[in-house]
Amino acid sequence: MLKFFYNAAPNPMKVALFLEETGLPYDPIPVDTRRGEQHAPAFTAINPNAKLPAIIDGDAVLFDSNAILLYLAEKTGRFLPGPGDAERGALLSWLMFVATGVGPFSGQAVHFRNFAPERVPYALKRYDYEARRHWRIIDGRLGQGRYMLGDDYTIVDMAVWGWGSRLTYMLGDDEVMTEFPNLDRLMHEIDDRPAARRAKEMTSKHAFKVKFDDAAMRALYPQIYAPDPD
Ligand SMILES: N[C@@H](CCC(=O)N[C@@H](CS)C(=O)NCC(=O)O)C(=O)O
Repeated sequence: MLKFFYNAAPNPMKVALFLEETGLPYDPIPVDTRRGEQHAPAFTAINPNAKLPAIIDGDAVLFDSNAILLYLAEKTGRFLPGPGDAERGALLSWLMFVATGVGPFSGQAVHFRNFAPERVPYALKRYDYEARRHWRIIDGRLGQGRYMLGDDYTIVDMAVWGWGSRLTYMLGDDEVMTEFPNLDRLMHEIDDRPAARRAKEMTSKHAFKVKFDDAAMRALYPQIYAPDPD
């Protein structure tokens, strides 16, 4: 059975949503990043980048959420336009835009606001600006159609949901969704899907460490928060 290495963060949640949408049987394997389990050699043999999600599907070993979405969509033939379809090109562009722009800039915005050991005004300003600029492009696209590719719900919408459903926290702004009304509409629509509810229920069954204490900071950012001398 497909093994799904996950926690409840945005990138694994996209894959959890896909698995629940398709009903593919899978074995969920929690990896607690606040306890440093992502650095265990058994896990870095699967994902050398020491992050979630990852999957093992028979002989196929994959990491990076958007690569996994594309692999699973191609494998099942679900939630993507058919081969040779012009829309397939659009899907690739938007999926890569989420992977290389939306995700990283949103991630850096939250990092410099909440987790950096010092306040760096330039970094705060740059990443907040860039994250919002990327989300404006997504919102503009969603102003043209119900989903990222028009009438059809695809893996791009799932990829957007990972970060988009948590934007208030990511950008530290309770009113942020008023800036992105089309995104807000889609996030509510996906949140209400039974598969999204099941994905959240699945991740809530495991008791991940909640506390962001010093040990958690060291587990997540070992290069910044030096280990205890003893
Ligand atoms: N590009 C990767 C990013 C994965 C990533 O950053 N995952 C986060 C959770 S959303 C993680 O595992 N963080 C733990 C860590 O950095 O130690 C993807 O899309 O899967």
